[in-house]
Amino acid sequence: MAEVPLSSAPKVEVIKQDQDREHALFLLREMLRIRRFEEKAAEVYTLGKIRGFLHLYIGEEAVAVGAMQALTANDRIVATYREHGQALARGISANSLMAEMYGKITGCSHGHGGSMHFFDISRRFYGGYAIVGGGLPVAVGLALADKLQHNEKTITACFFGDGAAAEGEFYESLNLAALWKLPVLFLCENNLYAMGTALDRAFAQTNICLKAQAQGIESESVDGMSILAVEAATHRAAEAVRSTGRPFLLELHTYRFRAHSMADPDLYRTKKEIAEWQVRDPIKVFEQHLRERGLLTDADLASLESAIAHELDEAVQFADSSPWEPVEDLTRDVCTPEAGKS
Ligand SMILES: Cc1ncc(C[n+]2csc(CCOP(=O)(O)OP(=O)(O)O)c2C)c(N)n1
Ligand SMILES: [Mg+2]
Repeated sequence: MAEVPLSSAPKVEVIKQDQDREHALFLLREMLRIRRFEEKAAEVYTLGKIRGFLHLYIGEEAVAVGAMQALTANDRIVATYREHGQALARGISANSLMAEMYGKITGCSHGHGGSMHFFDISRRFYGGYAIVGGGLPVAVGLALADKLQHNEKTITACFFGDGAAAEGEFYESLNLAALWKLPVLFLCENNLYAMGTALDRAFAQTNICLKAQAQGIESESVDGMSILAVEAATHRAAEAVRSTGRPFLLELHTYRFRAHSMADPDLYRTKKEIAEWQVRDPIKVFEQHLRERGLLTDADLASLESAIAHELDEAVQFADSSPWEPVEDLTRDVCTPEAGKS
């Protein structure tokens, strides 16, 4: 296993003030929503209600929730096939996400995309990409459009995995973003594995920040298991992108507690390694942090859990009772060479 560099960010991120309590409980709630949503998705997947691939985000919640706090409603988001967390944290409803995973017409991509292709233009959420590294050029294109249209305060946040840093698209995208001075915030979710391949088995250079620096892009390495560290670092980075109009890269060190996908037997890492990371569970650690400061009680937690359980029961009911797309619409939105000629 690759050695995990800890955050180089200053350790000032503690919630200690009463006025911060509301925000802290919001962060906790958002992480819990993602965790429980993923658990529910796994449950209905095993019932055959969701088909195809399903990649769970459990363990990485602090990244999506922390990063989202630094983005405005105008900013744009591009993510990967492990994007359920980002979509929920961006405010896309659990109903429409669950329905999308079922393939129902009420889903955020009208059931055409499924788990890996969430899309919601009203939230400026531009996917969901199943192709590793596929979102990076899209993010650069969106940022180029913003630059050309003088949308000076808008930035594009591009989430991608460590595996994407092995792709040509990664280098091409970083190069163009640096060369053309484009407002892209690159967010590398470094969970140490690309499917069953450990980072240090595939990369001569495992430090993603150095890869950014080689393109002249500023970067910062962050403890992705700490919601407060992620939130603070993303605020700094987003501010840097907004004020300079240039790209910035955050490398967020995180870990997925579940297998790569529901189809993966997870035989390439030890139980000991997983257990070691579970000690750093972003939700448990944050709960403890709040309890120690008298900002979270058992009753608070029970009330959060109960509201989330209610929301997710409703999402499953919504997906269960939503209609399928009518057969006559199946070829709608499908491009053909003939359609292109007309
Ligand atoms: C271009 C391309 N090559 C290979 C694959 C098969 N594949 C799917 S997920 C994955 C691993 C990607 O790992 P990473 O980018 O670290 O993201 P993570 O799954 O860890 O979140 C691979 C190789 C793919 N989808 N696209
Ligand atoms: Mg990975």
